[in-house]
Amino acid sequence: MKTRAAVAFEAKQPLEIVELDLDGPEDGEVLVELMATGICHTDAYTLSGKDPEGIFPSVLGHEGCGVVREVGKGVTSVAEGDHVIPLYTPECRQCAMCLSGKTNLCSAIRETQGKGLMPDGTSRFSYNGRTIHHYMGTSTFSNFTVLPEIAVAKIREDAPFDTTCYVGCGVTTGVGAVVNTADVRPGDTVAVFGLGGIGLNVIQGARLAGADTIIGVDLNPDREEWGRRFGMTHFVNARETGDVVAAIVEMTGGGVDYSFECIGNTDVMRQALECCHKGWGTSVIIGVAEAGATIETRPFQLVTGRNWRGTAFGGARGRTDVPKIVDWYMDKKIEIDPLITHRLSLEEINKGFELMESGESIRGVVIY
Ligand code: NAD
Ligand code: DAO
Ligand code: ZN
Repeated sequence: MKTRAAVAFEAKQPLEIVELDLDGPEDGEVLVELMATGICHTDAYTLSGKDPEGIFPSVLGHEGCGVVREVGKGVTSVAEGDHVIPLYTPECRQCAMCLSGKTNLCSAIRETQGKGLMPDGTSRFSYNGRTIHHYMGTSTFSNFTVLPEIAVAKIREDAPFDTTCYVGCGVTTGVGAVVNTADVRPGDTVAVFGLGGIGLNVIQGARLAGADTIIGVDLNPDREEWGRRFGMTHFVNARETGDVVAAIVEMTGGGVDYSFECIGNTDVMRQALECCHKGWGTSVIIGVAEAGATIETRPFQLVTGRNWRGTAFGGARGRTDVPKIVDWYMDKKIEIDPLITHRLSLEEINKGFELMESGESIRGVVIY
């Protein structure tokens, strides 16, 4: 079949809207019609050419929501007509990682996914006979995409596509980091570094978990209003505050129970660790720093009981946890609508990248 898609033919070039050929689903795969997709920093990072694992030409996009239109042989967990969210972190429930019960990093299709291919080692996308690669196993910048069954989460049908797509990455990453990775408890104190599309979701996750004090840190003063809107109780303007760590330790009488780095800046990662309370404070790294970057602290920070952790996709097991997060949204326990600041057509997708990079949008969403 044919599908309209925004293709990254080369790094550092705008995406091109073209009609691709798309092969149907093989055994264990499903064809999904995307209804909406968010634009995230990770897409921009890959397009920038800085991602050493970036493959071109490819169809980027990993934050989508749509409807199953066809299923391949052997597919049992979803059917035609089901509403689904593609998962860049699949959940096979059979590999050693899934069975460990200790991680959401399923390894079932990791190798081929990283090469921009489906599990059988081929691509379903082509253009004038030339192979176009998949991206993060999702490729949501195409109106139709093919996914392994283990890489789709079936969700309720009354969830609107244009907002629920954000659960495919940003919402789950932020809220999940709080409830899965950190396990914040009522009364805890929390610091969130970087109040963008991820950090604001950490804030609302902390509010949901019952945190008492939620401190937001950002260089951009406009983000204070956004943070307060989602449950932040105190704001630290990092540009105006000489020693951010000392300020947070002072505000909390010794440091926070949990901190979250939502920027990808290794200097801020150190601040996030060092503002944690001696003896038990835990810092969770969410931001993705450039390839090759390293983090530093004095080992004594860990000897004296601080913990340094990281999380991918909020520690969420996709097929199990993503439908629950959609329920929390539909039950108004978390909010998504105000965070979708821009809606665009596929033809306007490059403008969506510009809005994100200028800091004008929290989340831009393409509606098919
Ligand atoms: P964003 O650009 O929307 O937000 C970043 C915020 O940090 C901005 O408000 C900016 O003003 C602020 N900031 C920048 N430098 C700062 C500094 N030195 N001190 C304080 N604030 C500063 O980004 P986002 O979409 O929220 O993504 C954040 C990070 O999370 C990115 O690195 C992204 O790649 C990563 N991410 C990780 C996962 C995961 O699973 N771990 C998933 C999605 C995104
Ligand atoms: O299993 O080894 C692995 C890698 C899993 C990839 C996890 C993705 C990390 C988060 C990247 C940002 C996503 C938008
Ligand atoms: Zn698995």
